[in-house]
Amino acid sequence: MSVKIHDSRQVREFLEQVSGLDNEQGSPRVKKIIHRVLSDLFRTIDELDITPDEYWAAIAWLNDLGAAGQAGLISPGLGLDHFLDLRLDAIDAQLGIDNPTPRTIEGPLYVSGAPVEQGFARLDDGSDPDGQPLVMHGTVVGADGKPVAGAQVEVWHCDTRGFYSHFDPTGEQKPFNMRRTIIADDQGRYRFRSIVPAGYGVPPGSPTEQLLTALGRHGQRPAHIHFFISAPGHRKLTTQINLAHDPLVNDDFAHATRDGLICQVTERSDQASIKAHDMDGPFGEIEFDFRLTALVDGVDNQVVAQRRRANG
Ligand code: MBD
Ligand code: FE
Repeated sequence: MSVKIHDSRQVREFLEQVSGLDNEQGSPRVKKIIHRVLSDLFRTIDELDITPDEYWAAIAWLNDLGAAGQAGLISPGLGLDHFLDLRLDAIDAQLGIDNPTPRTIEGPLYVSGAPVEQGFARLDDGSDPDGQPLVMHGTVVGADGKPVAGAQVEVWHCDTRGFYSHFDPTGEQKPFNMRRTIIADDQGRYRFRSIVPAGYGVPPGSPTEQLLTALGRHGQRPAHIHFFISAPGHRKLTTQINLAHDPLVNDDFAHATRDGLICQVTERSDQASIKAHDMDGPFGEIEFDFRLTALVDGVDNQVVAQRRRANG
């Protein structure tokens, strides 16, 4: 049996009532959004003949998702984070703004308050026995094409098991392991030593994985390193680099890989390189410059006000 009641007057009035459009209190914006989303959902139930069992399975899944703190994890999995980036790109295109270093999604695992270091930082605490030493360095370049002295480089990445500090299911990592804020030197240069991260996978058996599996998809990300780059007079850049050697570099469940953000890790084992970077043996090297864009009419038109993150 298939019935279609969405377009009836009764349902139309019911939607206005549950969305609060028939009262004067509350927030007009919230009412408008809820009315649209609910209308679309009612219509979906109607058109696809969603059964009560299907509906209640979805509600149980939402409860599991929330209990696991994974709303911010399924969001990139369903492409919403990337869609928001595409919209920011389109707004920039309309304003004639070019982003020489592309933005890409923040993801759910940033933690504020990382230790601040000048020019150089070591990110890892040396406790990951499988860690291949890594040196990444480069320059923060301003909208005028000149290096930005004192630019702020916030960096975070996971370990060789794909676990981030503060979200490590084994509890093994110390707070802020592989998380730092580096203040670029007077020539706009930043440099850090760490270990080459592995890819990330959504928690096995989690609500996020369950939905991805039902879509015939995996929940893996290629190896990547996250950044926020900020400097006076410039828009804050949220981005990541993706490591070229990872077989999933173009098969990211979070859709964050972009042209211009794929980096090779160059193996260095010669003494000159080892000495130049103050290393004690062979290491991988990444060189990458971040190019910032100017404020628009004196303001950052795209700054994302501190989102409420999974850690509260
Ligand atoms: C991550 O490490 C990440 O960067 C994103 C976007 C989603 C899940 C885990
Ligand atoms: Fe990540």
